[in-house]
Amino acid sequence: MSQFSVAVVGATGAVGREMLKILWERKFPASAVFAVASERSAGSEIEFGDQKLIVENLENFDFSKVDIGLFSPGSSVSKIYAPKAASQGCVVIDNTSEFRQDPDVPLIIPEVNPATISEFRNKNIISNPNCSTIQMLVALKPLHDFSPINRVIVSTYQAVSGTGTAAIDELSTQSKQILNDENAEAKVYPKQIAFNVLPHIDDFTENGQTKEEMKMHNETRKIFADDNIMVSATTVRVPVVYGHSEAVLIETKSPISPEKARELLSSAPGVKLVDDIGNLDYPTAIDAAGKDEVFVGRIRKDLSNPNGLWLWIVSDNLRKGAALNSIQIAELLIGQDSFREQGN
Ligand code: NAP
Ligand code: 3JN
Repeated sequence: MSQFSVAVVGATGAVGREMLKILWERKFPASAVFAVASERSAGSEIEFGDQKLIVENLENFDFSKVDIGLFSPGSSVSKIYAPKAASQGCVVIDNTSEFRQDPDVPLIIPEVNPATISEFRNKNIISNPNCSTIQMLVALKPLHDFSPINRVIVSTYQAVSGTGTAAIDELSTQSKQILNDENAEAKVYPKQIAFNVLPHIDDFTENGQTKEEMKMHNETRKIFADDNIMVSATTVRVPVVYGHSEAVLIETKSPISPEKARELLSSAPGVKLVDDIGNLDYPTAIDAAGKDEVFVGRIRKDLSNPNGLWLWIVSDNLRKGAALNSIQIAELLIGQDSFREQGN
């Protein structure tokens, strides 16, 4: 079997560490793995399975020796270094929002639109969608195929790990401070996150939506290749460490009964149905943390609309929402003749 050289850019971050873990777990056919980050952590050691990698500085890293770059260093850094790596022959799978709306860059969820991988040579860059979009569309795809979805109304309940390692530390520190009757200091978020709920993820835009809400709207349209689908999101940060949850209301062209939805979802790729209210069984963030699947439960009719259906969708935001989805894209990529034939 062919082997490929892989660089993880942003390797010391919450997403990058998960990427290293998953590359190892899935035995990705890697001839070499490079850990790359900023000059702040260059020279430090990071674990890769039973090995230790020395972190290298992105500023002077040579991408001509790399086949696949798994990028998560933030959008302003990807903006500069992803095209640079791509011009050196490395195919970049970028986890940031920087290229997601570029018409020449495929935006891929392997269970949903795998065929768009054929466009990877346009720029040698592939985008990984936002975590909230990924888990929602993995669950909605089989329903959309059965009866097209016209409209989605979603409220998210997003874990702090979506903001990175500093936010995980902030939730832990504030929780201890409050339980010790001390003042909780907010640094990463504008308000206290411990024992609180913040209706605010990423910056606000001119239309009153946050960027995270606009990502769910725009990315759904691109991935479903449907510019008519309406997505209205409220994205909310909750004091959970791992696992995003979503309450999703869909309106379909013709009605889908809860029974039919359960039948479709029970055999859908990447989905695990957990919907047994008789036994108080429904998915939670704690159940999803560390797992690969998108969990779906609480499927029920919308009482306000005969074509409406409610779902509760939960997944590990750092795995399927980021690192795992990127590595599944890499697995699709290495299956492409046009990737292997051009010297990769
Ligand atoms: P994080 O824990 O704060 O880690 C940031 C990583 O980026 C660290 O490895 C950091 O390296 C590196 N970095 C920062 N500035 C850099 C620079 N100038 N040059 C090279 N490396 C640099 O954040 P995270 O949670 O891993 O998220 C990182 C990015 O991934 C986010 O900004 C976002 O764009 C993307 N992301 C996507 C999703 C998704 O929904 N698919 C989810 C979460 C995150 P040092 O250790 O050297 O500082
Ligand atoms: O907040 C979350 O739960 C997910 C965060 C994603 C994120 C965080 C900072 C910058 C992104 C993203 O992937 O959309 C970005 C970004 O690249 O814009």
